[in-house]
Amino acid sequence: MATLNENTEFDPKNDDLNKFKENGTDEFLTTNQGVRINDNQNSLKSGERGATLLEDFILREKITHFDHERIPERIVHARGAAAHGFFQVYEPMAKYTKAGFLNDPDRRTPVFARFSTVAGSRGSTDLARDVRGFSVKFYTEEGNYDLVGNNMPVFFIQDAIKFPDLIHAVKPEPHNEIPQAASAHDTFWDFISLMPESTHMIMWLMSDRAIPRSLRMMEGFGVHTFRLINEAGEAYFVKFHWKPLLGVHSVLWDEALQISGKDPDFHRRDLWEAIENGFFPEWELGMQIIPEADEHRFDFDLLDPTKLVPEELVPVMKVGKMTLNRNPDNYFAETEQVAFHPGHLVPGIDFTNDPLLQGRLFSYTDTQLSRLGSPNFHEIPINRSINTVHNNQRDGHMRQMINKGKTSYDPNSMGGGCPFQAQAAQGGFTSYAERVDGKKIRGRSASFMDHFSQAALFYNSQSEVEKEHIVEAFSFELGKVELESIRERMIGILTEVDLQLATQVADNLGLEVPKEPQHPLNHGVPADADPIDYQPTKKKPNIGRSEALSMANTIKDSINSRQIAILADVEVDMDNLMAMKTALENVGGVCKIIAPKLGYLHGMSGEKLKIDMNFKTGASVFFDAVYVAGGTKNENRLLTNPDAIAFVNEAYRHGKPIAVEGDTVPFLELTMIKGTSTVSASQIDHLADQGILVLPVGASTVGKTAVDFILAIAQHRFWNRV
Ligand code: HDD
Repeated sequence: MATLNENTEFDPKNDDLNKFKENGTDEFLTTNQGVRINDNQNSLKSGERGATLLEDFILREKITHFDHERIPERIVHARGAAAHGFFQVYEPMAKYTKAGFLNDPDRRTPVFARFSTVAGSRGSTDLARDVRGFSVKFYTEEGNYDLVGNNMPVFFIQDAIKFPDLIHAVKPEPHNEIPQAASAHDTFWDFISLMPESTHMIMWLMSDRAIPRSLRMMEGFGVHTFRLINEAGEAYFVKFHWKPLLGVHSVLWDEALQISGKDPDFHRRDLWEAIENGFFPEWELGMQIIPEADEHRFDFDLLDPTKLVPEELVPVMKVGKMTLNRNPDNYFAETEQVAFHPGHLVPGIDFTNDPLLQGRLFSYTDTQLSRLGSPNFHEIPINRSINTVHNNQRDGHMRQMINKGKTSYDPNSMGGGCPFQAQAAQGGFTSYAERVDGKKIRGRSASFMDHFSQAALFYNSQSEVEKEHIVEAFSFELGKVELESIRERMIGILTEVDLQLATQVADNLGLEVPKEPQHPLNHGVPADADPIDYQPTKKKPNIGRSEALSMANTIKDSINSRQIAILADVEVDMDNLMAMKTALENVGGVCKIIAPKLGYLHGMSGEKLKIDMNFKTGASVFFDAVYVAGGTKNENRLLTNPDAIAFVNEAYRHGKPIAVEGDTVPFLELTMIKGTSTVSASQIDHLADQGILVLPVGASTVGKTAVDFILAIAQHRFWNRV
């Protein structure tokens, strides 16, 4: 495990930020003009009970600043959490790109990564069913490069002109501003049911990917196809991926609902605490690289952002690693004011003509102007490039830079022609000379019209449990829709994905499913167009199943930073408890003691152990696994504690690994865990298959049970419980 500040001394961005940091320790309180304040408790009045005087510049300054503390929240992705870190490439990528940060394995490029939900306001819950934003700002020596992606590899729409419609549909309905941070309402599903192009993305949104266990356990995707350009000017298409070293894991919808009430900050707290405790989150940067010559090799269009490139067709090459190792010092200054932009490029990376990407290139600067209030937002410390900035742009609100000299135009002779343009060989950015020929039209390519093949590919690639969760998600979301015609249209769309899926959802909604797939009408058609040209088509996909799309196949080799609840009351068998706790902590588990009230647990030989949470503050939904401590008095007290029984039942229902000491069997008989009363060897094995481990009564060591428990926690969940 690395130490907290291990890498900060090599971090040029942190050096830059340090110049702006303030710390009031051992300092006098001052006004913004630097005048020391003598009384911060009372305003200036005419007499002890008199009116307040306008003259009170200290009062006025303080209140005025307070009145203007808020800025508009992001129009989308308002709620987020971020951290600093660094990126390092494994091997030079010179064959594909000249980007400096992708060519020098010795270079640690500072990064700032922000994760977000999309629909909710700044104060909304972390656990909404939603896409998660995954934005990374690389402070490279050649300028800032932003990879502004999501935790899903495709998007709802194919053209940026539809983005305001999509967001208006998903945001709270305008007449009553209900519901907050939720897609389960009429306007969203009205829009989606009329836009068949969103079908693939909707499958992802209704999957467990939309309710991650942790921001540290999500994949990230650049979504669009981008270009890499090498020194010789040759181009390759590229899809960017972030692969978390902890694997991809989710919570259940029932957990998400509970966490939203019990700890709406669950994800940002998890990220913060992991970094504070030295569990630095890591992702490998992956690339799917496609030669230009292969542009038309696929049964979909590489420019269509509703399609992914199956990993079976183009493997993901792991090219480097991002490590987040430092929390921000100030949420507003850093996480709120950071401004990402998919158009922040460095030489060696370029765009494609994906019409969604092209529209984004306009939107991101524009939105910062109203959000951050000035074209000088690049001067805010978190947004500054570590490469020095020289140009002839001047003035504007809140300008920080003091540009010297008389010339602010180019060409000039009076300033010696400075600052100079850079040749490509000197690092000047040159756009890829793509040949573009065509009539000016508003329209959509016929190669974009297959809206269902990859939706079906995604669904067919899921495990049975994942499929069940998708059915439940559709049933919940559409169950919240009030207009039956919207539900019916959605069932029609689902018939195109999978008839059984459509049937199950329809059944839950009390609707009939059409016998044959029902071709939904595409209502997103221009006024003068022939609707035939816009109707969805369905091709036979290149492959029928992609293992990479199922979370069942994710990495399950670590319990690093996993949260384990140890349930206990009063007097415990401290030897076993400590042995289990130590075994878990040695491999990165984080144990919390939960008991009916705070204070200390007592061992039978007088040992003491601090209790971390009581049953009012600690809930099973915060944890990945549960250990029930043994000891006669402990067990007797747990027997009569409904909170303890509910805790274990909930963990059981949510498929979480549970380890118990054999002498807590009478307690367990009150829970949903059955069959522990005569713990024969075969029963122990049967329970172990379901992630329930029993430490035999009188065992002198926790040895094998601890090992099995650790393996079970690494599995994340057990779905085979009846
Ligand atoms: Fe966007 C923010 C990701 C399409 C317009 N977007 C934003 C953020 C992420 C994404 C992660 C939060 C950045 C942060 O943390 O500050 N957006 C995406 C992805 C898209 C996408 C992966 C499709 C592939 N976005 C998209 C379109 C448009 C926008 C088509 C407009 C035409 N997005 C914005 C924005 C935001 C934004 C309004 C709001 C706050 C901001 O930019 O800085 O400009």
